[in-house]
This record gives sequence, C-alpha cells and structure tokens, in this order.
Amino acid sequence: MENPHLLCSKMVLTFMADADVTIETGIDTDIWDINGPHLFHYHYQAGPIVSAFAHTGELSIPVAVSQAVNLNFPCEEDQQVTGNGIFRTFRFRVKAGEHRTVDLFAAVYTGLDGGKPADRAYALCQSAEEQGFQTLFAAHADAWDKIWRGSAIELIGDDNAALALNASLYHLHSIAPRHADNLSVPARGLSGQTYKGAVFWDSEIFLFPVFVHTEPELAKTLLRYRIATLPGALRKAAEYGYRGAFYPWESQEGGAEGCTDYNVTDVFTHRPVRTYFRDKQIHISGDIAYALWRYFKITGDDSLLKEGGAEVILQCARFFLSRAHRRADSGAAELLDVIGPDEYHERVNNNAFTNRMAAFCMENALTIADMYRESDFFKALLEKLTYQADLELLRDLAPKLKKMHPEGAVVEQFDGYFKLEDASLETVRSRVLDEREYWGTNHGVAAHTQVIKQADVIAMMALFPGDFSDETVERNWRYYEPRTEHGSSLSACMYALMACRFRRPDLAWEHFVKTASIDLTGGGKHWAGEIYIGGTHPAANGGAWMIAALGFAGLSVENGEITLTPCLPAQIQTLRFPVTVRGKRVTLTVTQDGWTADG
Ligand code: IFM
Repeated sequence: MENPHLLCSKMVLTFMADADVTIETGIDTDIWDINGPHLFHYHYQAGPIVSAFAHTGELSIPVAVSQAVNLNFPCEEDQQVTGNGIFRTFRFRVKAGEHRTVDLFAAVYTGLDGGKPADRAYALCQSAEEQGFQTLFAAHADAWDKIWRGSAIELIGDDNAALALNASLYHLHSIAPRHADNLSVPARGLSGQTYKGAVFWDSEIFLFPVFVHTEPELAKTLLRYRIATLPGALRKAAEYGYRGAFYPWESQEGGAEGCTDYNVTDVFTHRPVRTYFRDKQIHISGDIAYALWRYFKITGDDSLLKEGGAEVILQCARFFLSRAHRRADSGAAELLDVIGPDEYHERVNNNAFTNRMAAFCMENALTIADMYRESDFFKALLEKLTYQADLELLRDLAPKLKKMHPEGAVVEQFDGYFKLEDASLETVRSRVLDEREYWGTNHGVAAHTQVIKQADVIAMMALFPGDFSDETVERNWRYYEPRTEHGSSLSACMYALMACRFRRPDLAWEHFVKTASIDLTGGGKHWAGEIYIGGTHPAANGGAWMIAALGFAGLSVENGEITLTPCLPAQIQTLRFPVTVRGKRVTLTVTQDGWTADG
C-alpha cells in the first residue's frame, strides 16, 4: 500500500524431513488475455535481479517487471529464459526441523510512470532488497492503518456482516488511485479482464459517494479523470452527430470508448450479438455531471468546478440538448432510443432515469451559469465554448423534457413498459434454456417482459430523493423489487438504500448482506452469454458502504453540515464510522437509541 509499484512476499518453510529442495520462481509472461494479447516484443535480463520487458500492443507503452529474491541460506541457482518468461531455480539440502526463509520482491513500472521503466523497476527491487521485508512491511502496515482510521466501520451485532462490509472497503482501498492526480477505478478493479480495465458510471454513482465522505481528495481524483478525458467525450458525441460531451460507456485511456458493438455472444448460435450499450446508454454524461455537482454540494468546495468541472457540465448539457427531440405537435421534448440502467430493455423511449438525469444536467448548467454570472472564469468559459445561445436553448428545453414521475404514482420505467408482459421472475427464469444465456437484447427472455436486470426507477429515486415522498418510494419499491432480477451487482444496494428511506431496514438487510459479501462468497453473475464477466465488484463494495452510512445511519452532508436520520436494522446494535467533512474527521456512532458525533 505504501508503494504501488512494489510487491513483496515472505515465505517461511519448516521441513519435517531431510530433503533435497527445489524452489522455482521468476517472471511468468504467459498471461491469460481474454480480449487478445496486450503485450508484445518480450525480452529478458538475467542476473541477481531478473527482469522482463514488453510493449503494449496499441500504444506501444513500455512495461518492465523486475524480481529480486532474498534467501537467508546458501544454495545453487540456475536461470533460464524460455518463450514464456525468465525463471530461476534454487536448490538446497535441509535437515528435518530446519527453517528457511524466502523473501521475494518484484517491481512494476510502465512508460506512463515517467522515467525509464526498466531502470526504475530494477532500482526499486534493489532498494527493496536492501531495506528488507520487515521494514517494507512496517511501511505497508502504517499506510493501511492510516486508511483504516479514516474509513473502517465498526458494526456491532453481526460479525459476518461486519467482516463483509470491511472486506468490501478493503477491496476498494486496494484499487483506489491514490498514486495519481486524475484516474478512476475500472468496473472489475484490478481483477477480471472482460471489462478491459474500463471505467463505467460505477465510479461516479457507486464509488464517488464513499470517497467524497471519507477521503475527498480521492473523490476529486476520480472526477479529474473525467475532466481530463473530456476531449474523448467530445469526439464521441461528434462521431454520433451530436454536440457537447457524450462520455464513453466504457472509458479507456484519454476517454476513448472501449465498449464494443457486440458485447454478448449468443450461447445458442455462438454468434456475436449487436448490443447498444455504447450508443444508447446516454445517462453516463448526466451521471458524471451529477457527481461533479454533488462534490460541490457535499464539500462546499467549488475548486473542481472552476478547474474544468463546470466545462464538463456545460458540455454534457449541450449533448442532451442536441440529443433531445421536440414533438412537432406539442413542443414537448423527449429522449428517444436510449438504454437506462436496466440493460435488458434496449432502445426504449423516455427512460425515467435517463430523462431525470438529463433534465438535472441541463438545469444544473443553468444553475452554474447563474451562480458564476459575474465571475471572470465563467465569462471566459462561455466565450471559449460559444455557449451563450445554448443557455437560451437550455432555458427553453429543460422544463419541456418529458417527466416520467408524477408524484404518488408508480413511475413507468419507459414509454410502454406497463404494456409489456407482466410475467413473474420465476416464469421468466423458467423460460431460460441455458444458464449462461443473456436475458436482454432482441430475443432475450426478459426483453419483452417487465422483468428488469437492475434498479432503474429505484436508482433514480435514490439519486433524486427530494422528488419523491416516502410513500411514493415505497409504492415503487414494492412494484419494481419483485420484477428485478438483480442480474447486476449494482442493483441490490439501491433497493437497500430505498428500503431505509421508507424505514423498513428489515427489507434492506438481505440486499445489504448480498452486496457486502459478493467478493467474499464469489457471488454475482459470472457469464454474459459466452463471455466470462467474473472478478471483484467495486461498485457493490461502494454500495455496501452506502447502505451502511447513507441508509442505516441515514447520513447526509450538505455544504459541510452533517445530518443523520438513523434506520438501523434489528441485527445491528451499533454502527460506528468516520467521515471527513471540510478536512475534519468526525466519528459517528449510531445505536438503536440515537447517535453521537465526536471529533
Ligand atoms: O456499469 C455496469 C452496468 O450498469 C451493468 N453491467 C455491468 C457494468 C459494469 O459494472
């Protein structure tokens, strides 16, 4: 944790019999690449520190790995270079009852880290060997202690839930980009290759809330990644014939779109199926604008808005402006042919979540324009973007965008959703012919029914709590929950959060346990058609924190002010966790009888 370039391990071997022992180690470059090889032009360097070098396929970025081995006993060593790496073999004799210690140090650098990766990897291994395992381990443990002091949650009442919750945080912290100024977190973290290391809305909607409340600098780092990749979003919008910023559904280096046109392979025909996630999941631009604004609202710090955040919001609003259609008869505005969070229903009209996000984004651009009316930075920005005319268009169009959520009613997820077959989840499941088949796209078993993949209307209610009364939330929850497959790990946490909203933490509990334990139990879907989608689930890890802090403790922070509306389930006696507000750490303790804040 103290140095993201360094890996260390210590093995202590105890021998039960006299033996000739061989230890094989080295750098194995025979990597399993689900989407085709990433690394080319391997070469190797033998010596007391061994190294492997390669270049990435597309951008030819150099990658270097070095390894040092520290043995506290005499032995013979051989080194071999094969087509699959550089390997070293250590041979020695032992007697029964003897111990041997093997310390391994490996260093990884790429051309993105600055300097010469080969020299840096070698030098780091050398220095690690000199410092020794104990010193490095102490620094690693200190770094973790610091992180835990700012985030560990004490949950008294259910030890398994406490473990699962903190294990979720462990996963999140392990992949948080503390070493960078602008970088985000891929949907499978550092595990699982299917999502290609790409960044999804998971970062803004599921991870950002954890970091903005516990380590705001990290929240900034995630959002700066979106500011830095605005050029990619502008390019994508232009490719589709729109203006403004259409962020990639799966964002890669420089904001390039990583989502393929064929994201699923049909299990029956083995043919790739045309999916429309990259083309139609336009809510992504609104999600990013939403998080940028939330950063300001929660922290009261507008530096991010001034350092490019306002520009992102204006460009996202401009995208929605150009993406919306006006009806010739009524003048009402609509967002047609979209995909909401529920990916089983592709190419629908007026998805409630998407319309709400887009309306928010457009209104927010106007709010920002009002807020900074007199400010030089904003005047310059309007001029740079030639945005004045767009402000007028936004003023006209934003209020006309079709509202899908009349107060009190069950919100129709998209136009015509209520007319779809109202088959139960069990009925739809019984139609599945192959456990790996994909439920969405044209002929998927869910596509023509009201069964949805993940929270959609309920996610909207979680993000726009002020729009809905508790009764409306409950009515919608009771309608949509039985119709939700929870086929995405992003789903259950939204339902748990909203169950707390209408004060039924008992209904939230099962969703909480499922979300928090996903990477302990190996839960979640492992296949989308013939494509393996396993790995860790950062969004669920973030979701677990959200349920505990925002749901059970009912935490809300606006402009640096903390409010708590606890809603503890019977399983929890005490929930104690730190938050960082305006640079100050506060420990919140919630019990069945009330709450306290210290710090
Ligand atoms: O972003 C999600 C999406 O909502 C559902 N499928 C998986 C993606 C990555 O987690």
